[in-house]
Amino acid sequence: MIGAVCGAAQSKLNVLFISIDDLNDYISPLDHHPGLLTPNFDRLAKRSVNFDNAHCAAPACHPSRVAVMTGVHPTKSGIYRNLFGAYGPRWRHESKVLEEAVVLSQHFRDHGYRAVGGGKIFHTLQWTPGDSQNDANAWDAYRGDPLDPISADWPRPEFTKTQDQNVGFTGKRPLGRHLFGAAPLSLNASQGDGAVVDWAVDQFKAPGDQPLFLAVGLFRPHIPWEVPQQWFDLYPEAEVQLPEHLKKDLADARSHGREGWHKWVTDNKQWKHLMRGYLASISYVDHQLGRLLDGLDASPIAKNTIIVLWSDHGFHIGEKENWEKFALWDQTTRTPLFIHAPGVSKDGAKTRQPATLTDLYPTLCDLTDLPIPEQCTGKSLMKQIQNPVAIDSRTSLTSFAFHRDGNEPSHAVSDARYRYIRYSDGFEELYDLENDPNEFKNLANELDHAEIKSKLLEGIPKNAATNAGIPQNSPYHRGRRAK
Ligand SMILES: [Ca+2]
Repeated sequence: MIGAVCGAAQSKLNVLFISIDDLNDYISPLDHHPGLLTPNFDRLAKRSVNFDNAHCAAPACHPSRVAVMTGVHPTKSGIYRNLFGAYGPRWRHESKVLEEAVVLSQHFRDHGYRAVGGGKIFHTLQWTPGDSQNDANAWDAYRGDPLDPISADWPRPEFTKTQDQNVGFTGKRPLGRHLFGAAPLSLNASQGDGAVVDWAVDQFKAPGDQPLFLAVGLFRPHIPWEVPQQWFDLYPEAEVQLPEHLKKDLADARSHGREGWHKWVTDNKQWKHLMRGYLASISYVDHQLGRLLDGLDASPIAKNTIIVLWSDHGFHIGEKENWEKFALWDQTTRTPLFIHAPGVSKDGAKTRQPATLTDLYPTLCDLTDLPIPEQCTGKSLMKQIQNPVAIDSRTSLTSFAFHRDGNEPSHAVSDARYRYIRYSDGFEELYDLENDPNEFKNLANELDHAEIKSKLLEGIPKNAATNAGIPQNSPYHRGRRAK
């Protein structure tokens, strides 16, 4: 065991486990989109190891989160996509492999921790109350209703028919009744992600006799990009910069099938406006992260708490004519990942070590001297936390089942420099991220890269599970909401 602190009521390290929804690499410690202000991510980066090449296991909320919380990669479980209409841990029946899986919080509880959670850890949405894949039995306590953990914190958005993008979120939108838009929103102190942070800070204050495993799930910058006016004021629309992008970027890449969404954005001249909303939402969540760190720093457990922060996947704001996620490029799958371990991590350093978020479960076990359950498919990142320049031979693996491909998954693999994507129909893409960080030039057919390609191909399992469907007979299945 490491990091015992004299005078503490207990000698085990506490764990602060922070999940952020749909946060990409625009933040200042990673690629730093021009003008974006994220001082609290910088603050966290200074006190942790910054994994510069970390990737989700699947580029969608539900499969990514199940993979993190069980440590089981989709290529084993078959859970590659969002699956709606659940009330409870239906993922245990979506995948036979996961039926008896021990959730990360459960594992800590089983080893003497008090495991508590709040906000979005497993999949749920602001506008789908009662559609949640949380496992209430995996926690000692959960904030609010564990099967409706966030919708009550946000004012119900107005569905309007207007086309004024500053007013409401439906009308002639590309997403039907999904809430795609950007506008200021009034929030009082008991609303939004701030409410979850307030609750988390209270948990730090009276840690009790047991070590604490505290999971805090923040929902922004997930759509809708509605946050208070002060965050929009940081980004006057005229000064907002679009992401670097190339016309006809998809000419040498496989289409994601979602170009219609981007066409709607450009036809309606909404690109800058929506980028502004995303930047404002990131600054809002940066502020909430700052409040969380302030609360920790003022608490009795400030010095003996591991901090892990991750996002469930990356995000596109029009790069490759894509919005949101659901693809396999670096922009889609690369996630922020910061790990601070008192007395262990080389804080302030950055590493290009490829990591998959399924590595988190064994890493946290390693850092707290807990056994690693057999179900885990990832590998501990302890070595890179101690020595960030130590790059081992592992590659990251992100897998996804595109709807057009039926149940056959596609995969993407990164080493410290290159990224290789192999779609289920055999189409290949290879990018040199050192020379081409935007993945503009597909090198897959260039003969001098054949060796790199075949090396990365080894990172794709030969017997990957096919895509799992919705088990209609699961007790946690409730079907699509009527609304
Ligand atoms: Ca997400």
